[in-house]
Amino acid sequence: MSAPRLVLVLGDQLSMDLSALRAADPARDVVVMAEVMSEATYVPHHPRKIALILSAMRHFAETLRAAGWQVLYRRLEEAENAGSIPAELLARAEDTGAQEVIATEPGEWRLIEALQDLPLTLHMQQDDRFLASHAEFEAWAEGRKSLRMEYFYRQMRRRTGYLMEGEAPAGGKWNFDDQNRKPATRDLLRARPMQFTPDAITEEVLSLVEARFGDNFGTLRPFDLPVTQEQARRALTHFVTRLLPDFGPYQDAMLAGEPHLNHALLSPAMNIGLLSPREVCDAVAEAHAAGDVPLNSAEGFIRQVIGWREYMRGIYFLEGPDYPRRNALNHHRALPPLYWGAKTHMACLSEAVGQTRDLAYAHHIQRLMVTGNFALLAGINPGEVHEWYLSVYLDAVEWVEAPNTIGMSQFADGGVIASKPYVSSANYIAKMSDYCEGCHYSATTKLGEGACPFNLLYWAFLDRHRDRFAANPRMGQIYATWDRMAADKRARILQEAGDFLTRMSAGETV
Ligand code: FAD
Ligand code: DLZ
Ligand code: SF4
Repeated sequence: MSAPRLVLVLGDQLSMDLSALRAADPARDVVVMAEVMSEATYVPHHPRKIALILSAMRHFAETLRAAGWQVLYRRLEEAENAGSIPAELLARAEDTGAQEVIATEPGEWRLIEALQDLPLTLHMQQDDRFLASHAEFEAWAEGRKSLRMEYFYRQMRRRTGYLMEGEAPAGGKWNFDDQNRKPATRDLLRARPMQFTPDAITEEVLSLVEARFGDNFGTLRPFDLPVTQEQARRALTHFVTRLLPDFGPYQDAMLAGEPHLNHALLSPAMNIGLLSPREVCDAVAEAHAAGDVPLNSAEGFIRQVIGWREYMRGIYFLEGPDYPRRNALNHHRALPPLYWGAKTHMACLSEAVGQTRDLAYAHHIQRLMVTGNFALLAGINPGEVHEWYLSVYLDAVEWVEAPNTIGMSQFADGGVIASKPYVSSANYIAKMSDYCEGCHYSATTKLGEGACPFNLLYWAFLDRHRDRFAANPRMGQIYATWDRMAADKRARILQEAGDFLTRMSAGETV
C-alpha cells in the first residue's frame, strides 16, 4: 500500500467539489484541516469572522467524514497544535509517512508562497470554483491598454449566457444602473437576511473565540450566520425571493440603523466555499426568467458576481504579490482610531464603523463612499487601510479585498482598476443616505463653522493631486470649478482641511 498523500483543505475552501478533493483518492489519501494561530492573527480579524470560519470548518470536516474521507483535524486548543498551516502539514507528514501534498491554490499570495517553500512534493490544483480561470483572465487582459471591468463583464455575459438573448444582452442594454440609484425610505416590512441559531458546534467555537480573541475589535454575539452549505442555500433562497426584487433600485442607498437594506449578505458564504458563484447566479437568473425579479435587479446583481467578483480575482493574480503594498498617491497618514471605534462627530463614519463593529458587515457603498472615501481624502496610508478592511469584514480574503481597497477604493495602484479616484464631497452621502440629518456637521456648509469635513478634504485632495488628475478628461470639470473659486476662498478651504487633519492626527475627536 503506497503512503497516503495529504489533501489540504483551508478555511475558505469548504466545498465538496474542491479541486484538491477531486484530485485525491478517499481510499488512499487523508484530508488535513487545521485551526492555527498564524491564520487567526496575521491581521486582527473581527471575532465574528474567526467564529464563522472555525465553525464552518468543523461542520465541513463532519460532512467530509460522512462522505467517506479520513480527516486529520487540528483544533486550535489542542496542545500539539503546530501553529501554522505549513507546520501542521509537516507534522502530519511525519505522523503518516506522507511525502506529497495535494492543495487547491490559496486565495492569498503569502500562503501560496509558504506552501511552495515546503520540503514536500506539492501538487497545486487550480481553484476552479470561479467562473474565469487565470488563463481566461490573462487572455482577456493581454495587450489591452486599460483593464476596465465593463468589457470583461460583457465577455463573461456572453460566455455564461446569463441574461442573454442570442448575442444581445436581455433588454437591449448591458447595464441598467440608470434605474438603480434611488435613495431608500424606511420600510418596516423590508425583509432581513436569514438568521440561524447556533448549534452545539458553533456554541463551542463561540466560547473559544470569546476566550482567545475577545479583545479584538468587534462584537461576537448574537451570532446568526449560516455555517453549512445547507444553511447557506436556505439563505440564498430567502434572498432571491424576499430581497432581490428591489436589490437594483436601492443598491447604493444607505440608511442609519439599516445595515443590510436589500443586500444579500452572501459574500461570506461564497468566499469560504459554501455557495458557488454559479449556483447563486443560476438562482437569480431563474427567478428573473420566472417573472419574479425585474431585469434591473437581476442584471445589477449578476454583474457584481460574474463581473466585479471575478474581475477582482483576475487583477489580484495578474498584478502579483506586491499589489497590496502599492501606494501610488504617496499617502502616509496613520489610520485614525475612529476606524477602531473611537468617538467621531461624523455621523456617516460613526454609523459605518459602528455597524462594522457589531456585524463585521457593511455594504459596498458604505465601504467605498464612506470609510474608503474618507481614508482616501484624508491621505491615509493605503497599507493600513488594506489591513483594516482585511481584518474587519466577514468576507475579507486578500484576493478580493486587496483589489477593492488598494485599487478601487484608494487608487493606490495608480489606476489599474479605476479610471478616476472614487472621491466625493458630502453631497453624495447626503443624497444617498439619511446620515447627514443627525450629524454634528452640515453637509451643505462648505467652509467655516460646521462645515462637513468631506467638503473641505475633497478640495484639498484634488488640489494636492492636481499634477496627476487635472489632465484626466473625467475630472476637468471639477478642476474648472475649483479654479473658478475666489483665491482667498480656496486658501481658506485648504487651511481648514489642514487644520482638521492635524487635529485628527493629534488624537482629537473630530
Ligand atoms: P451585495 O451587494 O448583495 O452583492 C452581491 C454579491 O456581489 C456579493 O455577495 C459579492 O459576492 C459580489 N460583489 C459585489 N461587489 C463586489 C466587488 N466590488 N468585488 C467583489 N465582489 C463583489 N467583497 C468581498 O467579498 N470581500 C472583501 O474583502 C471586500 N472588501 C471590500 C473593500 C472595499 C474597500 C470595497 C469598496 C469593497 C469590498 N468588497 C469586498 C466588495 C463588496 O463591498 C462586498 O462584496 C459586498 O459588500 C458583500 O456584501 P453582500 O453579499 O451583501 O453584497
Ligand atoms: C481567515 C482564517 C482564519 C481566521 N483561520 C483559519 C484557520 O485556522 N485555518 C485555516 O485553514 N484557514 C483559516 N482562515 C482562512 C485562511 O486565512 C485562508 O485560507 C487564507 O487566507 C488563504 O485564502
Ligand atoms: Fe458625513 Fe458630512 Fe454628512 Fe456628517 S454632514 S454625515 S460628516 S457627510
